[in-house]
Amino acid sequence: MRKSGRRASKFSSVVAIGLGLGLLRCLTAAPGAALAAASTGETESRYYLPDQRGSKIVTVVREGNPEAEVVVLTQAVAVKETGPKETIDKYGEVYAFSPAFLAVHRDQPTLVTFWNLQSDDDHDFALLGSDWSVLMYVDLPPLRKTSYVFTFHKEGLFDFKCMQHSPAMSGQILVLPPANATSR
Ligand SMILES: [Cu+2]
Repeated sequence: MRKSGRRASKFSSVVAIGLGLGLLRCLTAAPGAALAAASTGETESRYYLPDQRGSKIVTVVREGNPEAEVVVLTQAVAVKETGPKETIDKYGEVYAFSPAFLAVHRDQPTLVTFWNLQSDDDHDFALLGSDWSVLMYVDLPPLRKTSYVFTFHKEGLFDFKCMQHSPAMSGQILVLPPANATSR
């Protein structure tokens, strides 16, 4: 459901940019629909999954048939609600991914579910390629579980971070050889 919504919103933002406000004005015959399309277009257009080039390194889908599963929590380390105040004065609010280090096997679809534990903080997930390019960038909304099935096609170490709470909120994914190869 979200997948088609995402696609629709991407389409609507392209239309909105291409044709300008004139089109949106034409759509005001159905003001609710036009407003919804415009607002989701704005909020979701900055997020994306790996493109064609990135998909050679990792394929990411919302749903699939995972062979492994990992849960990653967003942990509040030092926040304004609970302090310590001195820590926040020095570092600002500090969050962390927990765990911050994941190991997956190449070619093994792995379901990663992010639990945003905070009620009033958005987090995000940016996966970096070896050249520091951002392969994917997705939103992790407050008090929500967000799942993706990752299938890495290259072995190695990949960094990830929450852009909003970087550098503290970051981690690494180690992609090991295929599961059947390591058991030999
Ligand atoms: Cu964050």
